[in-house]
Amino acid sequence: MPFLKNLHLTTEIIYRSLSRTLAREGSLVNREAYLETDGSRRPLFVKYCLGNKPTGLSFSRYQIRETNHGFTLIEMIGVLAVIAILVALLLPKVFEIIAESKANSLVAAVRTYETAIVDYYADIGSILPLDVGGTPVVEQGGDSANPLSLPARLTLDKSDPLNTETNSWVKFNGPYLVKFSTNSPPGLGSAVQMKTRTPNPYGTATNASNGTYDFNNDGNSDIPTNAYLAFLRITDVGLKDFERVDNILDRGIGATPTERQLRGRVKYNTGSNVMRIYLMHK
Ligand SMILES: [Ca+2]
Ligand SMILES: [Ca+2]
Repeated sequence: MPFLKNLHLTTEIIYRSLSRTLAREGSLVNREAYLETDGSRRPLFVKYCLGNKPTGLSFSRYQIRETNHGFTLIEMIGVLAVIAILVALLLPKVFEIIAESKANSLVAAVRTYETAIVDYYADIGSILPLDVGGTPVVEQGGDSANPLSLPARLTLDKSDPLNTETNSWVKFNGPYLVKFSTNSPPGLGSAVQMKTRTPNPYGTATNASNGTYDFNNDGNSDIPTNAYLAFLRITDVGLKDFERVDNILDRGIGATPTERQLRGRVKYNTGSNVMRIYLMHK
């Protein structure tokens, strides 16, 4: 704390003042004296000041204050306040970048799944998983833990004992996909299934959970009645996360939030937080 400040004093008073401080506190350690002359402020070290009176100098003002060569509490509070403001400003942006990155991971995985199914179709002539006897069959569970599901078949090696070498198994040339785990969805959600099914009849109005996908943005399904359908079902997806994925895969499809949830290849059920993504039909 300054004990004298901004006073017009002579050099003698400065020294008396410093001497009193020394007598009272026993030390001038951690104190500095400042001289202010013609508007500029220059530090005058106490040690030098006491031992060598600069009698030739004239001072207009001076002050002595405590210093500790670290941050004062006020300075620390100021620094912390600035850090807090920066964190508050940057944190939402950081979260948004992370969320965007997760949405992009899912979209990248979707592209990989599409390629795998196309390759599988090229060999087998169907997008349905093969049963034990080598016949393509609809399997609606889509859980990778079930060896009869499409994702389990896509990741199966052709030398695996599950390949019975009968019928379409002869044409099987897996693995078509390196990895698919229902319990570890890529990027978003708590679980992912790759399901196959027969779609609703062509032109059926789309809703959040039926076997319809509206690609031309008129509200009705564009999947042929006699086709088979492969799609992803991802659980526990937040509305914002759906919107990020939809904005990548369905940009421009749907004029309202509800239309965006029902149209295009990405559909969302706001009641159950389930997102469905079309992969392929044949
Ligand atoms: Ca349509
Ligand atoms: Ca959509």
